Amino acid sequence: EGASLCGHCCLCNMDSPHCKMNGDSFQETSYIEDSPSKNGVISLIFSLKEEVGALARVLRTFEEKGINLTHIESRPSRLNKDEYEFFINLEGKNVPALDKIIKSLRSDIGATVHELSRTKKKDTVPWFPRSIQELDRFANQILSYGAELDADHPGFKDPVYRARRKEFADIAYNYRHGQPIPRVTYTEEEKKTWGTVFRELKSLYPTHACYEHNHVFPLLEKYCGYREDNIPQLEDISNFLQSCTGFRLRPVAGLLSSRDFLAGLAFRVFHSTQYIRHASKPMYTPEPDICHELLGHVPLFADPSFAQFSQEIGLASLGAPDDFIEKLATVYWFTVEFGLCKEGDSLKAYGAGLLSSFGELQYCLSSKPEIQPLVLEKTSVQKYCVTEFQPIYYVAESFKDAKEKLRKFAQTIPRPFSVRYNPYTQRIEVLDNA
Ligand code: HBI
Ligand code: NLE
Ligand code: FE
Repeated sequence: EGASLCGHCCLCNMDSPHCKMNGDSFQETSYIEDSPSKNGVISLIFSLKEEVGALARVLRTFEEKGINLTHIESRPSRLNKDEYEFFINLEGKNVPALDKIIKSLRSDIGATVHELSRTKKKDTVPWFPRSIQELDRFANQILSYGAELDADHPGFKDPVYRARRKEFADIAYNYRHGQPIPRVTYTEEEKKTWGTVFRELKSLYPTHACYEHNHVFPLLEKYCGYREDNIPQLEDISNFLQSCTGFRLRPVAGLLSSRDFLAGLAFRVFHSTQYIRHASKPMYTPEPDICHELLGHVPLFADPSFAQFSQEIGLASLGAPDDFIEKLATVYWFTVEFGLCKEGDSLKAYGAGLLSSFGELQYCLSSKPEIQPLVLEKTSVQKYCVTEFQPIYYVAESFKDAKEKLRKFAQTIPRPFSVRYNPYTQRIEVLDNA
C-alpha cells in the first residue's frame, strides 16, 4: 500500500463492485449479471484425498473469500477409494473469487472439481459506461501507477515530488464530466523539465514525426500556448481538440485499468495526466506524464483519421471479455503508443510514447529495433515491456488502413451485441444481436 502515489486508496468506495482497489477483486471485472439477487445458487462437486483437515482447508478458502455455503454433503468416491466427494451449494455472489478458488483447488490441492450449474461467465457481459457522464465512475479506480514502477521510480523517494503528485491526484479525483479542467500553476523546476523535453523533441519532429504531427504542432503553438517556457493547460487543449475532432481531455490521477482507459476512447475522451515527470530523468519515463500526453498524444487526436481509429479501439473494447481487452490494449500499445507509419519510402513515428521520449524517438528509427508490418492477429499477442525501449515496432500503412484492420479484428470479439456512439446524445447505443 506504501506504493501508491495517488493517495486515494482509503477513499475508494469499497461497495463499488467495479472498484479495482478492492482487495481480491483487484484485477477482476464486474459482470452485469453479478447482482446477488440474480445469481442464485451455484453447485459444485469436488473430491479430496482423505486426510485430517483436508475439508477444513478447502472450507477456509471459501470463508476467506466471503462465500456463503448453503448446503454440503459428503460421500466416498466411487472412482477412487482413498477419496471423498463433497457436494456443495453456494451463493453465487463473488464469481471472480470463486473462479480463483476452483483454480487453486485444481492446481494446489489436486482436487477434481465439477461445476454442476452456474451462470456461465461467457453469458455475462462486463459493465461498461453507456453515457459520457458515467466516465466519472472511473475517477476512483486508479491502479496506483503500475506496480513495476515502485522500486525504480525516480520520484519515489522525493517527498516534494510525491506531495506534488498528490495535488494533481486530487484535481483528477474531484473532477466531474462537464466541468472545466482546473488550471495549474507549474513550478520553475517543472517548467524547466518541460522546456528540456520540448526543446529536444521539437528539434527531432521535422525528421522523425509523422506528417499529421508536424501539421498540427504549429497550431498548438499558435492556439494552445505550446512553448519552451510554458506548460500548456489541459482545458485549452481540450477545447482545441473538441473543435478539431470532438476529442476532449479529462484529468486522471494515475493509471486506469485497460478496460476503463479504452472505454473513454469510445466517447472520444482521452484520460490525461497533468503532472510532470521527475526532473532527474527528462529523456525517458515509463509512465505517462504531461509531456507524454501533450507532445505525444494531443497532436494526433487533432487528426480526424487518427481520432476515428482511436475511437474504434474504444468501441471494440466495450463489454469485451477480459482476454480481448488485453489484446486491444496490446494493439493500442503498438499503434497509439508506439506505432510507426509509412511515408513514401521512409518510416515515421506516430506513437505517443515515441513522440514524447527523445531517447526512444531516435532509437526507434535507427537500425537497432525489429520492424514488422501491422498484422493485428500477430500484433495483438506480442509481449511487451512497459519500462524500456521497445525491441519491436509495427508499421501501419495509414490510419485508414489501421482502422479497417481494427474493424475486422473487432468482429472476432465474442459479443452478443454491437455498439455505436451517438454523438448527439453522447451515449453508446447497444444493438442486440441475439
Ligand atoms: N491509464 N491514465 C492512463 N493512461 C494511459 O495511457 C493508460 C492507462 N491505462 C492503460 C493504458 N494506458 C494502456 O497501457 C493500455 O492498457 C490501454
Ligand atoms: N516513454 C515515454 C516518455 O518518456 O515520454 C512515455 C510512455 C508512456 C506510455
Ligand atoms: Fe500514452
